[in-house]
Parts: sequence; structure tokens; C-alpha cells
Amino acid sequence: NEQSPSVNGKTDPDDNDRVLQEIIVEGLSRKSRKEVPYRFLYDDRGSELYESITKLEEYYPFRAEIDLLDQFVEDITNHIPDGSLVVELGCGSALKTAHLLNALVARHGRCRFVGIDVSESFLDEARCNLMLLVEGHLTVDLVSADYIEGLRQVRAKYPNDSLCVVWLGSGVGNFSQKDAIYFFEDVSNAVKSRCRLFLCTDMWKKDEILRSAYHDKQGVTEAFIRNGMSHALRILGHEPATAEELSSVYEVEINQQLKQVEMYLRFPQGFAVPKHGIHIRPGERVLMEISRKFTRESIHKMTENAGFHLQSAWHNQIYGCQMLLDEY
Ligand code: AVI
Repeated sequence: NEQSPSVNGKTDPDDNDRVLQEIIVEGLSRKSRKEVPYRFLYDDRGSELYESITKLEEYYPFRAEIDLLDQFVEDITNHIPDGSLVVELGCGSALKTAHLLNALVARHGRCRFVGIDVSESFLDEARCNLMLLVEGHLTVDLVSADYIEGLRQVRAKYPNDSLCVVWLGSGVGNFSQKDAIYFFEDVSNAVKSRCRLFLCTDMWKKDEILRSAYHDKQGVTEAFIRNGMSHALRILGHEPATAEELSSVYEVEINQQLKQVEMYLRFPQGFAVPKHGIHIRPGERVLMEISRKFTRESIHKMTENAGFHLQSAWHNQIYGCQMLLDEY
């Protein structure tokens, strides 16, 4: 599951709302390149819509990752030494992970797993799924926190363990280039050392495939993006104006230079949220999400500052998983 917009789960709800409003206002009151951070896509409705996206015929990344894990799981487990603590970022309901953990238990006779997710209900599901689906000696620990805070807690609890941090789902694709570089530095600082990183990413590919994956015929992705805007407007107290009522046009652009899919809402008539100083001009568009696609070189560039280097990689035509090692 995605990082939540909640700040750290401990703040007063009013303070939390204020922080969220400030984040949205900052993005929407810029003179140009207005945006709403992608995390606002995931309210309850957004999470349901994302689940529907993963079942769409055009949306290949979800299935491609399962195929890749299926195909290479034996070799992947070769790179996770016996005794490692497997820590998953955004474990969700852990269905994909169960496959990897089964292979690890089969290989080493045991496995220790920590799932990190902001959603407590996902963590409950994860515990049930892992009990049902993994046969053999698996110990499960679950941490409800955002990724970096979760990793800090894991490191504090298991100071001497060698970690294998698993990040499935190509979530890093939704980070900007800069944010991704900072993120891996934060990961490295949180785990301190003795860490492997098993990172799954979508690879750069032909325009047509990307375009149809993010602009599906049934309009599910479009609804997902619109819902993100409605969610942001709701947080600003700008109701009942939903993104639908504001008559917006969904646009997908493939940015060749940055190797990313960009998802926008254009507002032919514009709109204003006066109490927050927001004015969207007629015809102006708002960036709602990017989905970056990678090459081996760009993965290296993104993680090298944090001290990770590529140990092994598995690719099929469209998707990639890589095992990276920090320097120790
Ligand atoms: C979660 N994330 C990796 C998805 C992606 O492909 O970037 C989110 C998504 N946005 C539109 N469709 C799927």
C-alpha cells in the first residue's frame, strides 16, 4: 500500500488536516506547473479504484511483476542469505510476498519477515494471508508506520540483523527523480548498514503500451485520477465541487526526456478556491501523478548516492527486479 498522507499518525487531527491543506495549497497556487501530490490519490475510493486498475487488461505492470517473481523466485532466493530478516515496504495484504517467503522457507527451512504498512487493516490481512499461504517456519512481525519511520523502528528492534528490504509494486516510479534519490539515502540512513534491497521497477518501453496502460478504455484510471482531485478539494473544504462537477479532461503524456508517464487533469473553464488563494486559469492543467519507467542505468543512478550497487537483476520484456547491496 502507498505512503499515507497522514503525517506520522501521532499528530492532532486538526494539525494533520492543516498540514495536508498546506501541501495541497502549495501545489495548486504555483504560477505554473501546478500539481497535487500523488499520495492524495489513495483515499478509500482511490484504493478501490487502484485495485480495479490492477485487473485491467491494459495495465500490464501488476501481472508482469507476478510473472517475473514466478519465473525467477528460485534464483532470487539464492541472493537472500539464510538468517536475513526480510523487511517489506508497503506490504499491503502480502499476497505477492507470500510466494517469495514460501520459496525462502523451502530453501532455508525458516524465514523471518517484517511487513511495514501505514494501513493497520492491511497488516491484519497480511498476517492472515501469511499464516494461510506460507508453509513451514515463518515468523512474522508487523509495523504500522510510513516506510522510513518503519525502517528506523525495525533497525532499533533488530540492531545486528542483516536486512533484505523488499519493495515490490514499482512504487518508486511515482517518486520524482530527486525524491527517489533522497528516499534511498533515507533508507540507507535508517537501516545504517548490512542491507540488501530487492527493488521491483517497471522498465521504459514503447509509447503505445504505456499510453493504453494509463488511459484504459473503461476509464478506470481516469476515475482514479479524478477521485484524487476530489479528495484534495474535500480536504480544502471546497465542497460540493468535485473534479467531475468542475468538468475536467484527463490527459496522459509520455515524457521521453524524463522517461515517465505524466497524468494530468485539464480544466477548460478553470476554477478558484478563493479562501486558499487558488486560481486555476481556463484551460490550465494540473499534474496529478507521474509514473517513471526505468533502465538499468537509471536504477543505478537513483541508488548509487545511497551506497547501493547492483548485485543481480532479473528482467522479462517489460518488467525488472534487481537486488542491490549497500557497501559493507
Ligand atoms: C502504484 N503505482 C506503481 C501505479 C503506477 O503504475 O504508477 C499507480 C497507477 N497510477 C495509474 N495507474 C496505476
